[in-house]
Amino acid sequence: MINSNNTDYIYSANFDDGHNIVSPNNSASVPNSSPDEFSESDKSFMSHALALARLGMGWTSPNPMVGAVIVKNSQIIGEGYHHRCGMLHAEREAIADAKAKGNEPLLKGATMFVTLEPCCHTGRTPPCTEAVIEAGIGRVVVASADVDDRVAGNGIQALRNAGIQVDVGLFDDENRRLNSIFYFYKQHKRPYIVLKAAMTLDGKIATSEMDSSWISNEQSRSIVHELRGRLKAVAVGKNTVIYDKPRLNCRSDTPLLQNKPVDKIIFAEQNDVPTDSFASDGGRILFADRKKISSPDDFISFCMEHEIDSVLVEGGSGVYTWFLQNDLADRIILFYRPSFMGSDGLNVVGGLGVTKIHQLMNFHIHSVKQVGDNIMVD
Ligand code: AOF
Ligand code: ZN
Repeated sequence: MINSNNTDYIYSANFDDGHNIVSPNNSASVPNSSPDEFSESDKSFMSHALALARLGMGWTSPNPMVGAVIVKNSQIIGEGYHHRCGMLHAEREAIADAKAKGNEPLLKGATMFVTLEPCCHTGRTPPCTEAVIEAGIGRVVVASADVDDRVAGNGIQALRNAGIQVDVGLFDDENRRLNSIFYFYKQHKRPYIVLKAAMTLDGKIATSEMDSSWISNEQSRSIVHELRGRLKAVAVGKNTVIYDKPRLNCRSDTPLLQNKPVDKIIFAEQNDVPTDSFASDGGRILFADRKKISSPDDFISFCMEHEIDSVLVEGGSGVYTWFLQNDLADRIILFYRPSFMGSDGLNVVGGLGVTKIHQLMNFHIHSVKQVGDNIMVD
C-alpha cells in the first residue's frame, strides 16, 4: 500500500529514483575527487546537507534544491538551505545562521559541506563564492558541480584561486537524483514533461457526457497531488477546464508540498475559458493559444520564457494526442480503474494515423504498482 506521508513514496512518485533522467558527471573541467578522500564524518555532514536541501522540494524551481552545513572542530556551527527561487542561496543562509548563533569567530578555517558547486555569478542573488571567501572558510566539500552555464566549474575554480581546498563528488549521484529535473532542464534547455492520465481498462477517460469524476481512486489522486507539488506547472486543454472545472492546485498530504503554487498552462485563448474554478494558490495562469503555440519548439520556447522547468500534462484527449504526436512526453504515468466503459466513452488518445504495427510508438515500463484497486503504470 502506498502511504503519501512516507518519503520513500515521494522518491518513487517524484523523480528521486532518477528514472531515466539522471545525468552523470562527465565534466572534464570538474573531475570528482577519489572517494577515499572523504572520511566517515564528511559523509555524515554531507548527508545532513542533502537532508536540508530536500526541505526546499517543490519550491525552488527553476533553481535546484541546495543545502549547506558549516563545521568547525567536528561541530556544526551553521546550516541552511535554499528555500525558494529568489531567496538566499544555501551557502549564504548557512553563513548567516552561523553569525546569528554567535559563531562568526569560528568561520575562519571552517569546512563547508554544500550539495551544489557555489555559484560565482550575480543572478537574483549575489555570488556565493564571494560570501564563502569573505567568511574565511578553509575547505569546501561539494556534492556536485553545477550545470548552469554561468557557473559550471567556475565557482570551484574561484574558490581554489582564493586558496580554499575544494573536494568534489561526495554523494554526487544522490544529489543528481534529487535534482534530476534541474539537471535535465539546464542540460536540454527544455522542460521535463510528464503525461498523466486516469482511465478505464479500455482506455476511456470520460463518458459520452464528458463525465470523468472520479475515474481513479483517492490514493491515485493523492499521487497526482504529489506530482503537482513536485513539478512546476500543469497543462490542460480547453474542454478539461470547461467540463471538469478543475482547481489545478496541489492538495498533497506531504507537509513540504502543501499549498505549493502550481502554474496553470491552458491551451486556449485568454477569455475563451472560465478560470473561476482554479484555486488561488499563487500559481500563474498562462494561456498557450494554439494559434501562437502550434509547434513543439513554440511550446518549449513558451516554457523557457516563463522559466517552467517541468510540466504535468493532465489532458484531455486532444492535449495528450498533441504531446505524443510531437514526441514531447518524457514520462507517462497511467492510472487504470478495473472497469470497462465501452465504445461510447472518450479515448485517452485520438487518432495517431497508425496503420501498421511497426508505426507504433513504444515506451519502456519503469514500474507497475497496485494502488488500492487501481493500477499505476509508470
Ligand atoms: C548556489 N547555492 O543554494 C543555489 C544555487 O537566480 P539565482 O541567483 O538564484 O541563481 C540561480 C542559479 O544559481 C541556478 O541556476 C544554479 O546554477 C545556482 N543555484 N547555487 O551556490 C544555491 N540554489
Ligand atoms: Zn549561490
